[in-house]
Amino acid sequence: MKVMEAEFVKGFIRMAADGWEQGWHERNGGNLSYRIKDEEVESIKEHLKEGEWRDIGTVVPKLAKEYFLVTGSGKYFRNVPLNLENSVCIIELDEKGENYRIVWGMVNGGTPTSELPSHLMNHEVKKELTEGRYRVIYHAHTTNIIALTFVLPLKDEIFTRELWEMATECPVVFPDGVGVVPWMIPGGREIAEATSRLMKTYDLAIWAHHGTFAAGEDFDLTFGLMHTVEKSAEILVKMLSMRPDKRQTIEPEDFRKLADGFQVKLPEKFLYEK
Ligand code: 2HA
Ligand code: ZN
Repeated sequence: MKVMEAEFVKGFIRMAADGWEQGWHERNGGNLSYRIKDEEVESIKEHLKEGEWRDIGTVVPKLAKEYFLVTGSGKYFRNVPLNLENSVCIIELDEKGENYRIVWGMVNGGTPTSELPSHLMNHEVKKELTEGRYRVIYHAHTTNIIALTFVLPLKDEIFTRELWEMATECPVVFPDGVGVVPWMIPGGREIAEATSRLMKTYDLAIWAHHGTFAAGEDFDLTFGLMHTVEKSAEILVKMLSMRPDKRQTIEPEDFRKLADGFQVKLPEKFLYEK
């Protein structure tokens, strides 16, 4: 099967296009990665070549020998549907999870996303925690969430609670809440470690003054998660633009009733009295 005809590749392209249409991927902003299933690798194996091994910049032993479809460093989401082979690549990891090699794509040269350490460390955490179910890591420059990182305290409890209050579906869609990473230099191991630590608890990690990481089982769930949390942030920005306080809102007791009704667990640390 041609790489472009594989369902996981089509799903990846659609997600990149959807993110671009949302306005989250100016220039080369954002990046996306998918941990490819064994049978999917098999289905396209005839098209894979062996590039040179290169250092990942971190160590992910639990992902040894896995294959990933990832956006390229400096590449534009906008171009993914138009010129896939120049915008993305498939990489293979070595048996120690220390090096990667490009086996498909990036036909004009280049490397995987500058956030590869964050993507792979998040994949490693999620693979282990979900017995392999989670396969997608997505980083987007979500406008309204970024705006909120200038006005809300950079605390998991506060971001989660404020975002939950903005739409009744939110605590059902992200019942574990969201984590917040303070401003750090992007692209390296340190921010990757901070993010993957949060991914042990949450499916969402906000990077202050930068963007958001989302993790999920498939493209629909992961895009939907990013879309939901960013929409909630948009409502909060609108609300704060009208007045600094809320006349009425969803109260802790309401969240507890919602948790019962929808059979989700909402940690009490987010249901503090204000
Ligand atoms: O340019 O989003 O965080 C890609 C990025 C880096
Ligand atoms: Zn970014």
